[in-house]
Amino acid sequence: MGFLEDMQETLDRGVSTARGAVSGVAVEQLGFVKSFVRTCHEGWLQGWHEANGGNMSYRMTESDVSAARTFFYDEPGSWVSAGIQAQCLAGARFLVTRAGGHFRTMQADPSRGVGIIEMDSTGSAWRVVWGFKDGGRPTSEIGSHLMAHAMRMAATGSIGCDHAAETANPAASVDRSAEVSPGKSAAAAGGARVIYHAHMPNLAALTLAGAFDSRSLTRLLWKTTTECVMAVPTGVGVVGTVVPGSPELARATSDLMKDHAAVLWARHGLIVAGETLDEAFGLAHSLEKAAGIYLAARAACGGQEPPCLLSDEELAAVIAGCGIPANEAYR
Ligand code: 2HA
Ligand code: ZN
Repeated sequence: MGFLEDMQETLDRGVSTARGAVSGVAVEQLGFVKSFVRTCHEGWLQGWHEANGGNMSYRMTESDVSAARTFFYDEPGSWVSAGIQAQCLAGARFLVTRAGGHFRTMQADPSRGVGIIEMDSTGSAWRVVWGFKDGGRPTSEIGSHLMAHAMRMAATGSIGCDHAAETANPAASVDRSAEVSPGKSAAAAGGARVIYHAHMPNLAALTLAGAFDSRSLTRLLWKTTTECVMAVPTGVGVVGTVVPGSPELARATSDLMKDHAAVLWARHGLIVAGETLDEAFGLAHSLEKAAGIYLAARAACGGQEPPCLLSDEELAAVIAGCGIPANEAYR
């Protein structure tokens, strides 16, 4: 895009964006945006984001919103059904990766690769208020992200967040009379802020090599190293093969996120929740590394089960000795 077209788009989007462009203190320069984009790039460097693979969302704090608000478009996008009604998301703003965007090139043009959406006052629809330059929209997995945010806010934090999923197409209009819980608004809530989805080769390979459920996968990964259960004490929920971007995938993920910070989408990738970018990335990294260690050990054993995985007793001793709040279901 040439300079004149660029300026025209800036003007089209409104004077507040132009103010940002002139002052140079653009949203892209804010700390939370830089950290978000850097984390996406780190995922690319790990080899987890071929083409448009993977997506991330971050629920902004009040101070993030204050810093960025000046640059929000004077004319936000249209409201789009979120496929969920979650009062705890009411008024929340999320920094989100772009549908079809490539993590590989995001750093070069952040206002294209990411955008900010805001939820309406009932937590059932969103609209774009910044970014996604040239008419982009949030990731195709936005339904899974929003439902996961709502579930992890309820599971980890201080708030009640009942929510109802749409049973049909999440793009269809929502009957807002059906359900709204009186939970606190997102602005007041703590808990998980980051949802991160990536395509990890070792975890994906593992789901080709055997049929795992949440318990068998969790215990296998926990038994690869003494550190894995510390890094991921909730264990990993497993979803079978489900159509990417579908409401079914969003619902299955959200159900498992009730008591798991990580959910593996078999033959696809991993989705994790963290309070911070580092926590989410660390969860993903730990699980992928454990899967890689297991596969390498198995290959070294001629394709047989490695004989020296942690035993049941050794795993129990690590959990007890380190006081790890490991998921009771998998002890
Ligand atoms: O963003 O990873 O699951 C593309 C995907 C869909
Ligand atoms: Zn994916």
